[in-house]
Amino acid sequence: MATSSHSKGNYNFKIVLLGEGCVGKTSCVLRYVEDTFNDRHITTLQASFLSKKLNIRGKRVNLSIWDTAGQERFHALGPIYYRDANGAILVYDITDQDSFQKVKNWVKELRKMLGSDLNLAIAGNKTDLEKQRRVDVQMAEDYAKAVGAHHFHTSAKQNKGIEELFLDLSQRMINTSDDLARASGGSLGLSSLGGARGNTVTVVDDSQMSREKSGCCGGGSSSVVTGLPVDNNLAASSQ
Ligand SMILES: Nc1nc2c(ncn2[C@@H]2O[C@H](COP(=O)(O)OP(=O)(O)OP(=O)(O)O)[C@@H](O)[C@H]2O)c(=O)[nH]1
Ligand SMILES: [Mg+2]
Repeated sequence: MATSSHSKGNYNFKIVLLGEGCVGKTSCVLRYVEDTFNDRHITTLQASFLSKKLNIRGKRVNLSIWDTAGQERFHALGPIYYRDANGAILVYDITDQDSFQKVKNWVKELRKMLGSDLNLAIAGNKTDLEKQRRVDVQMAEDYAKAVGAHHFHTSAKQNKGIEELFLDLSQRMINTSDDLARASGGSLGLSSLGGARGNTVTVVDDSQMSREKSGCCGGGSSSVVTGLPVDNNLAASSQ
């Protein structure tokens, strides 16, 4: 299980977004971090990275958000992005039943690989298309409960539920981190940004990186995008 860097009241968490292609993963992240939305689908290749700083009840929280590619051909890259994660957001499109099945597959894989301590959120996205809904609300919420996840109804387009989704996950990651610190006698040492294993993610200062053109919707961002995380040399993003 991943732990987080937790020093001087700062929390550094890694969040990974997973889900089928075109469900709106990139849109959710861009809405949250930049408050932008693009009607066009620009397929994410490999993954993209953005960061966000929060202040939750006086605690400073740095989120490293990895937005992965949904296309099946990139599935095998999943572990590169989800290992060491403190939280995962599994996104489906409420108008696409298959995309919910994909969420279930990811949950199975994550629980198998990372155990039960990973904080999970499931987002039923595109709620502005309620009339075309194909995924039953009760079934989705019951499933989330059964696997220990929190379920959210989101619309990246209309900016509904996005803030709540990330805030709730952040609060749960804080609780998990605090529990771990208590369990280790309050001596949780400085670990890598976002993970205990400490060998997966390179986060370079924003100013050194540029957005990968094909990586996500929208433009004009100071945030960063990259392909594969490479080594254990970590530096906090300045976003
Ligand atoms: N109506 C509606 N469309 C949305 C919403 N969120 C995303 N979309 C659209 O859905 C399409 C796919 O969005 P993306 O965010 O690129 O999807 P993705 O999951 O990142 O796709 P991949 O990168 O290929 O895995 C785009 O055309 C978006 O404009 C939403 O809340 N409502
Ligand atoms: Mg994408």
